[in-house]
Amino acid sequence: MGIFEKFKLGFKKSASTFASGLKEIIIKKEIDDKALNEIEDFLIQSDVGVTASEEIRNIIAEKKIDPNKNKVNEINLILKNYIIDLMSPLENESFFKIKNNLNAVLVSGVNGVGKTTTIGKIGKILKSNNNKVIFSASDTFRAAAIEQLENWAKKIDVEIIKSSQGSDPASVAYKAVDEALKNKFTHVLIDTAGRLQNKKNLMEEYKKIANVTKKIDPNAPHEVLLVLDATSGQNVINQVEEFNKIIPITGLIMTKLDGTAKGGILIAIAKKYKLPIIALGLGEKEDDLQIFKAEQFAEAFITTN
Ligand SMILES: Nc1nc2c(ncn2[C@@H]2O[C@H](COP(=O)(O)OP(=O)(O)O)[C@@H](O)[C@H]2O)c(=O)[nH]1
Ligand SMILES: [Mg+2]
Repeated sequence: MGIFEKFKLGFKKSASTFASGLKEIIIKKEIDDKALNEIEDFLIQSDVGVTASEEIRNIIAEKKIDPNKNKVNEINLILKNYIIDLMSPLENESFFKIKNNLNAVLVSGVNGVGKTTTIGKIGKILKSNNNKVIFSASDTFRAAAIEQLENWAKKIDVEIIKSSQGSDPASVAYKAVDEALKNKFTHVLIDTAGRLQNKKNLMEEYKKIANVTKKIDPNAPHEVLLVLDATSGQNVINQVEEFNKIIPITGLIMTKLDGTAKGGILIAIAKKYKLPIIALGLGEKEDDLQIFKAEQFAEAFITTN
C-alpha cells in the first residue's frame, strides 16, 4: 500500500464523515445564501474554526458555482485549494532529514495524547534517514512510562538514558543531552510527563527540563514539539496557547487521526498559529506516523470513501 493510500485509509473515518456531511448539504440545492450559511455552520461544527470557515464561505460565494457543473466537486476543489494554500507553508519534512549537529527535541503535551508512542515512531523515521538517535526518559512520574519508552528503544534499536521512578526529570535530560554531544548523536528525543497546561508547578518543571539542556548547548532545545490528540476537539486550541507561552513551540504533531475524530481542528490551528506541522499519528504501531504533507491532508479531507 502506498503512503497516500495508507494515509487516506487511516484518516478515512474522520475525514469521510466530514466530506459526506458536506456533500449532503451541497447536493440538494442551489448555492444561495442559505446554503452558504449551512456550509459555514457545517465547517464550524467540524472544528475548522470561525475564521477559516468564514473565509471558505466567502471564496465559495465569490466563485459563483455554476449550477450545471458538479457542485460537490467544485466546492471540494475550493476547500482543497484553501487547505493547501494555508497548510503547505507549514510542512517541515526537513525535520526528519539527516543532521550533522546535535538536535535536542523536547516532546510535550497533556496526558495520554501519544507523546511516548510518537517519540518511538519519530525515532524510527530519523534512524532510517541515518540519524543517530537517543531517548531521554524524562517522564519519571510513573515506572510504566519509563518502561514504555524502553520498549520503544528496544523495538527500534536506539539507546536510552533513564533513571528510577520519581527522580528529577531535568537531570535525566541533562545526562541524555550530555551523552548525545559526547558521542555524536544527531537527536535526543526527550519524553516528558503529561501535564495540564494550567498546573503551575508542573509547567515550571517542564521549563526546567528545557533550561538544563541549555547548559550543554545554548541553542537547546532545538525543537519543541507539542503533541495534540485529535479526539480532544476544541481543547487543543487552549493547549497550543498555554504551552506556547511557556516555551515557544517549533512544531506540532496531531495523533489519533485514525479514530473518529474530526481532523478539522488542525485547519483551525494552522489558521490561528501558523506553526509547522511535523507529522500525523494514524495508529499505535511503529509505522503509523505520516510526515505532514498539506496536499495529502487536503485530499483525504475531501474524500468520501
Ligand atoms: N489510535 C491511535 N492511538 C494512538 C496514537 N498515538 C498514540 N496512541 C495511543 O494512545 C495511548 C497513549 O499514548 P502514550 O504515548 O502513552 O501517550 P502519552 O501519555 O502522551 O505519552 C496509547 O494507548 C497509544 O498506543 C495514534 O496516532 N492513533
Ligand atoms: Mg508518555
